[in-house]
Amino acid sequence: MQTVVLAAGSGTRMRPLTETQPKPTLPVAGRPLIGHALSGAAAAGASRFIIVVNPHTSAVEEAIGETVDGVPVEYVTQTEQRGTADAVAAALDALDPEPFVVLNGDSLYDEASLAKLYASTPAVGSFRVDNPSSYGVLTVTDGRVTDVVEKPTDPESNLINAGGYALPTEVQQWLDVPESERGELEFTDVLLRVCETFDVTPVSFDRWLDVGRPWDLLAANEWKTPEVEPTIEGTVDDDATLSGNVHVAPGATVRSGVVIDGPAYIDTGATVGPNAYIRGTTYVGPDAKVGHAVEVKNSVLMAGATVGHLSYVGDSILGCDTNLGAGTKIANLRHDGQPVQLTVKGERVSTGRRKFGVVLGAGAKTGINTSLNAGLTLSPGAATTPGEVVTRDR
Ligand code: TTP
Repeated sequence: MQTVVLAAGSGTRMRPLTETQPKPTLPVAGRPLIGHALSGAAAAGASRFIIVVNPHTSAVEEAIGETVDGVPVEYVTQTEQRGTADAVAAALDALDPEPFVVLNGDSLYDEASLAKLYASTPAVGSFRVDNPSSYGVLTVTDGRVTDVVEKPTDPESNLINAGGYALPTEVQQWLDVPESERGELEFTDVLLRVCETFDVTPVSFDRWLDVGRPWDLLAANEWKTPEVEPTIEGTVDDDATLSGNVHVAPGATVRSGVVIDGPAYIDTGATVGPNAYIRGTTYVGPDAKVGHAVEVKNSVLMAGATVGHLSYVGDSILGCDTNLGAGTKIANLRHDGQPVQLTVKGERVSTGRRKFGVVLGAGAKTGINTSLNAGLTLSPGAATTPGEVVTRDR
């Protein structure tokens, strides 16, 4: 079935990472986030992809190209980020007058659940969560979706709209919706009409992840990295010890004395060591460098990130081309044992993680012996001085 994939959002909750690249291109287990949804959809029965992209960047096109697993990909542009209904409407000219699937390009889905969605038109993907008030909550009556309420204060169930729809052809005429209270043209309003007109099946997803905030990127890598075939294609010194699921991509180098407790993904051109220790679920991006006697735990190091010798990086995301001076230490635990908080769109929000470090925007640099407190972000290009103790975002 033809499939529209939404990838034109601004990703404001994912800042500072999305100040320099679109969210669907952030790395998850060695490929762009959106690539996982596309591969899952290709296996589930997508016949062609129409990806809706933002006009300010060609990064999604460059990351995905013209086919995914043999399924052709076209791109259409949403001129302004006016909402999800507007994003689907941007694909109208490219759609054939046939049923279609819509997926969010920033969610992870499991393949079997997507297959159920593709086989059940009209259908909406659903998932049970602990915090339904943050989502669109579904009312299901006699096995059919009868209502969708956006972000209710008093949700009537924990079954939420997971942003995946298999839709009849008629819906292509229903995308022109009025602005919502939040000032957006929301697909929820289209979905309500679909539910009034058709018997819509709530396809229950076994596994699903909305990658909205920085710590969701860690969760995404924790999900997908163990699924990567553990292959050693790069150069690994005889003296290095690799255990668990470790993928070393072509052109990557793991030097003497390195210990990697997988799951880990060491991408093309990256170098690790000598004598470094990598544990937790860790991604070391293309051309990234993990220096001598560095420990990296449960972190994402994006392309070109460099961690100088004698540093510690825990539960953190280092943006592209960041550079940690020697001896940089990242705290990832509060003394009171409470979940670490991070500022998202100006508000302190719990990451839900007892262990969480920092998020560094592209090109941020630390001077030697910098200490970064748990739960802070550095903007793209920000810098610290040698020996600095950083306790606030900058
Ligand atoms: P959201 O998660 O609502 O928005 P976002 O991804 O831009 O993130 P944030 O809220 O942090 O700013 O979007 C859901 C999906 O729809 C996501 O895949 C992005 C996509 N989208 C568009 O393509 N165009 C739009 O105008 C909007 C609002 C979202």
